[in-house]
Amino acid sequence: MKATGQDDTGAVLRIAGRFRVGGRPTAAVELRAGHINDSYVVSTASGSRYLLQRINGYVFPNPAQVMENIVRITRHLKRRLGPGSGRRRLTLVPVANGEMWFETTAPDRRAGWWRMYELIEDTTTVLRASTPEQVFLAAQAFGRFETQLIDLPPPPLHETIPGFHDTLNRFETFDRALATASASAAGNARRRQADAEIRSVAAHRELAGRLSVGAAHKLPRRTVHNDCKISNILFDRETGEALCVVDLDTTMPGLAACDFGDMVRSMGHRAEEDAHETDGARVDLELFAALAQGYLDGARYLTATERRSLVDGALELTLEQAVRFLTDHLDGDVYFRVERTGQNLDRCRVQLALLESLLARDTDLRRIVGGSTT
Ligand code: GN1
Ligand code: MG
Repeated sequence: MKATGQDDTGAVLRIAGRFRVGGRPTAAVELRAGHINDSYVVSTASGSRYLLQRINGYVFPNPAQVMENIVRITRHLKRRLGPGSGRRRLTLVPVANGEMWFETTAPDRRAGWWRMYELIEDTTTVLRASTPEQVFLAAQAFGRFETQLIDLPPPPLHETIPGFHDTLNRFETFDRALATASASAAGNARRRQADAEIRSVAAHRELAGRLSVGAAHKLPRRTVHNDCKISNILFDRETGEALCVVDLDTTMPGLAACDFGDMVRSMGHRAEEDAHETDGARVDLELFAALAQGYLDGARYLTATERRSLVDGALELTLEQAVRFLTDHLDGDVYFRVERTGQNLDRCRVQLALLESLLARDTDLRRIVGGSTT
């Protein structure tokens, strides 16, 4: 955590004060966690703490829909998990007027859509997988999360980012980024830096077309999390238990195979997402097996067809994420937050190295997940 930089603390505290917090907001510390939204931990005079977030309007074109989804999801989980479940689910804090978010149009960096959650105390997050036990628990928690949303009353949630896991479409966006980059000196420099990755992604393009996992397996659409990385789980600081699934911005209709794929790309290996060296970026079969076991235990609703699609989901999502990072590198890092130049390219390399290893161990992966090898 670091002290607020982009927004001055006073402005953030004033925004926090518009929510129904216990006590006067006295401190705000920026949390450089996700790549998308701005997040602050806000403390009040009475000792309560909250997570205040500004939704990234570039990434989410319709923040109202994001928030409508989250209101429905959090209410449903509260009903479903029952009394005493406060640390196992997110709780939104309303604004003074009873709404769950508000928009400021201040002509500075504070402009945007703001929301607040109660902070779940005594938890930790991790950026990379360490033990099979930890991975089992995280995957089980994501599986349970999907199971809990199976009976979310209709209508389906809004698609907050249309075509989010449409890998073929992600390739088309990549083509456009490549063409645009070629038209400027700065773009050409980024393109040259990424020469090997551009060729690698192109070499795997056929894979996206072949898998296109939903169509290939005729899969049912479920309510899924869509961003199942290990850092989106809060672990209990004392017990290590996977307490709560966070980051509900992309929870919407989608495929279980995509959630599984995101888990494999983020916790089926031991590399950090943006590691400069790709040595650790290869599938670790012990972690993968723990992940598959945990997820299958949490997501018992899966049909045999869905189960058979999981490894294809892992291949497709790893490739898709490589393409997304590479596209953003070519675009000049406008989507995923970076702390250094070349970070998106490093992130892409990690995904590509992992993809090679997944392809090399394909038979093992299918044996571990079970169901079928075809
Ligand atoms: C983004 O919100 P955050 O930082 O956890 C991204 C995911 C990517 C992930 C890669 C809305 O997630 O799709 O998989 O980065 N979220 C969005 O780490 O694009
Ligand atoms: Mg996210």
